[in-house]
Amino acid sequence: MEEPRTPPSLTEPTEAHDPYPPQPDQGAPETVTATGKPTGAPSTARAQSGAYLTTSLGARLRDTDHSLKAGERGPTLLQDHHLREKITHFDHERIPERVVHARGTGAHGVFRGYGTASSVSVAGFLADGVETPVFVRFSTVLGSRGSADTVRDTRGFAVKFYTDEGTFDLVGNNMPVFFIQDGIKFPDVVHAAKPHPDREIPQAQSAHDTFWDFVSLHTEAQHHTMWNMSDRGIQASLRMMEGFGVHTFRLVDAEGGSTLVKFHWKPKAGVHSLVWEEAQLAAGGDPDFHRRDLADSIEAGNLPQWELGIQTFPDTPEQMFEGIDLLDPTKLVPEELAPVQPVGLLTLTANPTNFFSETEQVAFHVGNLVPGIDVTNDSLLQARLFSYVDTQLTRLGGPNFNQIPINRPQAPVNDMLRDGFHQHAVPSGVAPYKPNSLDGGCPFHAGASERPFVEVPAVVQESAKVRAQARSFDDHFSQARLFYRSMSPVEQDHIKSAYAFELAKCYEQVIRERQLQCLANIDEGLCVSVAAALGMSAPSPTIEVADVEPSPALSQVGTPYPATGRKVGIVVDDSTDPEAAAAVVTAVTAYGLMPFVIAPSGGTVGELVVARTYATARSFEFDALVVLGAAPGADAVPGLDARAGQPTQGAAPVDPRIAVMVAEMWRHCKALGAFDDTGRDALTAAGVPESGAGVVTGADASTPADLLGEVTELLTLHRVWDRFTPASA
Ligand code: HDE
Repeated sequence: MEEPRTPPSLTEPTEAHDPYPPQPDQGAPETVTATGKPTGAPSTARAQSGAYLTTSLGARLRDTDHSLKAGERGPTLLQDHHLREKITHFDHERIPERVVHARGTGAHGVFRGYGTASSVSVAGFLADGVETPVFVRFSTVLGSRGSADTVRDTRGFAVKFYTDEGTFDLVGNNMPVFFIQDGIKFPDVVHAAKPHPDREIPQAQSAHDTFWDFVSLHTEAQHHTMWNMSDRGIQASLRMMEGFGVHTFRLVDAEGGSTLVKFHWKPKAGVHSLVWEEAQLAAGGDPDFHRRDLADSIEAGNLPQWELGIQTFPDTPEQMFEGIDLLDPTKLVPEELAPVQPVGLLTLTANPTNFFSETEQVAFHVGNLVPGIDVTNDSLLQARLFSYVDTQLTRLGGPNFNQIPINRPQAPVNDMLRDGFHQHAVPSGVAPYKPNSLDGGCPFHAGASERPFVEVPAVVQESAKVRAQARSFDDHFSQARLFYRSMSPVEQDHIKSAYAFELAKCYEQVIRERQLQCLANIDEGLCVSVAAALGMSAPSPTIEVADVEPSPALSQVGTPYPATGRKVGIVVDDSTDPEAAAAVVTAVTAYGLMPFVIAPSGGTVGELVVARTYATARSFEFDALVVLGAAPGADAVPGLDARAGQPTQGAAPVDPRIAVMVAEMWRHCKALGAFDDTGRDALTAAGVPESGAGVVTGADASTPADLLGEVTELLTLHRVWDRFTPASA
């Protein structure tokens, strides 16, 4: 009898069945909103059907492991269509990545209007209780598609609303201001910030000469750069990130009256950041940190939510508000001057079914507007109106990208666009022109009662053609000062360290000097600290900058938010009582937190599935850590990490990886809990005082509710801020 070629236990299952349906958290194409509207790509867009492997045209195949050869050891035959089709398609699998915002992650969701904007906008999706499917893509700006998530950078926050009246895209960022005032400078700032053209380094970083060369010369970039150097440049989670439309837009009411607005997304989970060391550790330890966190949260049913809010301003001919030019995208309007009014709620409900088809192929465009929303003359916005369609022509290979499932509108479409690469529609009729009689005059122009899109008939002042900017755009420093002076001492320290880090990474002294000059104009104390860290002398201010009222709303520290969905690592060792571990997991879950059991090796602890081993867990993954026991795992290497504290005499040995983890959590000002002597030993080994701020100890892990209650309370403020000793204190 012939010997089997592979051991039976390693063979593929052979029972024929249809393709697996999407995972429950990926149900997007068939998911419906509460009012029964499908979200995301229609289910007819599903690519596979039937149980058997086929060619792209459905001929069943009996073998995809061997090419067709002239004999077992002979040359491959050109006639092998399956081989050629498989390899040719593979050769063309990649498309150009986005020129900016290449690294991103997406999710499906639903937006529900509150109706509070109905007095200023006729947009149907803002009306009370109306539910609209959405697709959201978050991104970093500078890095390539495979770059790390936690780099210091601005984040994109792009939302596609599939409304009944057409698709509306709100293509924003996590910072309310931008580097440039005029879109014509976009290639300059991007060329400066992207890796150096000779060696293509550094990846996804602003800490290099060309970036600082540009921003120190082009000083209108200083305000946005200040945001990047702040904690906003290293957000803790995409779920904990604000979003901003940046530009001033127009809302249009039923009478045709217009109001100027700035859009804001406010996360229900609060606005929180990493600390720099965490960001660096995560970039190596889990480059997918943000996308994993988003997908895991949705899968766990811990659905991220944001309120959409608007700041409103009268649409006067000057378009100024409290001395701020509303057309200048390097300026924000403090919330204390114009409160953000909530107009609807966004909930992310499902992960994409296929990353490429949805997240990669989604095409946003600031010009995708619906009745009730219009643009202003902001010259940054005006250039974007051109760029977003143009870029898809190369990236998605032709003008029919809105026919790709994720880009298809959910409103009826009757355009007269025809042909072109990748045409998927089969339009009927013979008259794709107007006026026509051959198709009975169809499609018809919408009359006023059919809710057409109407541009605001804003008056354009008669003036000479100029390449110039209004004088009101000339102040480049006062709002950078506003931002810095609105920060808490610990946030100011982070900003100082970030400037010191980035400028120390530059090679050219002249660039450092010029940036220090900018900092002197913004805030002398900031300049002195950064100069000291660089070993340079601090220059004096060269211009007089207006003093500003701080805006407390800009600070991320001090406001409590629900701790729901925060991640708690639970460290156990081989001697931990499984029932006690189960009690801790139950208590963590009862407080709405996400438990992760960390054990010396994989498998289970009683009924609990081990989420991380001592080898795979690292501190940056958790918002809080609770230790039940941390005796060394079998694979522990004593002294593995030099940063691990030495066990004090008499204390039980602690696995060096857990000691490092506890020490990092302590350093990063995260809540720590320890049960029994075995948990306390881990604190001791990490040099953490039991009486330290944000350290909670408990005598008995089988009754953990009180301890976890305290940990939850600590998490509402994100970090144990008392543990930081601000340099300025
Ligand atoms: Fe973009 N931007 N941008 N941008 N942008 C792109 O469009 C551009 C700007 C933003 O997840 C590109 O489809 C110009 C401001 C986000 O797919 C491109 C200017 C803001 C995303 C482009 C700006 C943004 C993009 C690259 C100056 C915040 C990712 C791929 C005039 C309000 C969208 C693409 C996604 C993407 C051009 C300035 C946000 C090349 C010319 C200001 C979130 O078209």
